[in-house]
Amino acid sequence: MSEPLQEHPHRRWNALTGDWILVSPHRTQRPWQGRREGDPVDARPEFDPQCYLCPGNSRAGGVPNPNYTGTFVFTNDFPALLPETAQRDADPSPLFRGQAVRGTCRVICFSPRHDLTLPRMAVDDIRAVIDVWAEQIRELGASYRWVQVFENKGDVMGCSNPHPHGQIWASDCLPNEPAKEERQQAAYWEQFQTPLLADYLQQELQRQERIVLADEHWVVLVPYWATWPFETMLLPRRHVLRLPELTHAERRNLAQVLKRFLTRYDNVFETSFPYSMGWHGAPNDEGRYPHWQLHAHFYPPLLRSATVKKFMVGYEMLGEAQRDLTPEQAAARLREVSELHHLET
Ligand code: H2U
Ligand code: ZN
Repeated sequence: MSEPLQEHPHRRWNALTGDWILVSPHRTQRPWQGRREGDPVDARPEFDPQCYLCPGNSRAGGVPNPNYTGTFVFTNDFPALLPETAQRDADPSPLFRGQAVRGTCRVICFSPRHDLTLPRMAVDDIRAVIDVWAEQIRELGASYRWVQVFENKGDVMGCSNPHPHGQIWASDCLPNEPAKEERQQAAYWEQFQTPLLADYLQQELQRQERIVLADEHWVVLVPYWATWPFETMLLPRRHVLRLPELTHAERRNLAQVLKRFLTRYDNVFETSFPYSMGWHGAPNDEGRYPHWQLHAHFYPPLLRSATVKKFMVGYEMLGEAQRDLTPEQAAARLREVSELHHLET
């Protein structure tokens, strides 16, 4: 890596969104200044009678959950999107544009066990979650243009319940983030006739500066343009447009890779690492999307310890995102920690 990028303030361009980010490596000459503090020992029970996601318990509104033994999907009792909405009358002013939107929201329980998280689940059980993600995208993708599968993990991310779960929001519109990725990938394809992320992955594999972990089918890396301190991207090596297209072998390895790399996350600060993660694949309409490549983003907020998080405030809100720790330092840190979970040693 060239010295100016490791020592001097500079900006990096996010090829996937078109945004810029300010990097200030001179503010952390040493990659590691923070102290580590472990969680108080996590004493969550396997079953919590108060939890609205545990098997057999009632949710808000009184609907009981079945006594599920694997994964469990239900329609969100407080959905942000609805399948039927009134058409809006167009406002004649160009400054007050609006748009009707149709959609639906679901919740996925990853496990009946209240006390587990993905990295602490068995590989076969993580594989079951992957299969549910794929089925849900296939099913909802038949009616909705965009199906956003995501997980919000940890109180700091505003997650309301520690029971391992994720969400799916499907909509007939393309939300902002995928819309930016669509624009950038389409423009790159237009210019080079190859998928942007396929080229990007090849170059990252050659440079070997930001790779966290890789196997036969998958690569986890800290993107060159990462904004969150330990942000990562997970990509298949093969050109895959959407998650349901993954082969058995790719799904099996994905389960292993998720366990390995989420364990590394937990080991960085010896805490259950909070994050928002989600999958991006080609939109589900009739359009042609050869320029798309399936990938997952992980956005963890922690910066220096289990309690010190990065705030996207001030200059970030009014100027642009900024980071001190370089993506290369973050990747090195993630490579350095063990793949054996700290609670299991
Ligand atoms: P978080 O992952 O951000 O904590 O959200 C959990 C979701 O669960 C949230 O969208 C839903 C909330 O609307 N929920 C139900 O659908 N039923 C309930 O009984 C409580 C929470
Ligand atoms: Zn529970």
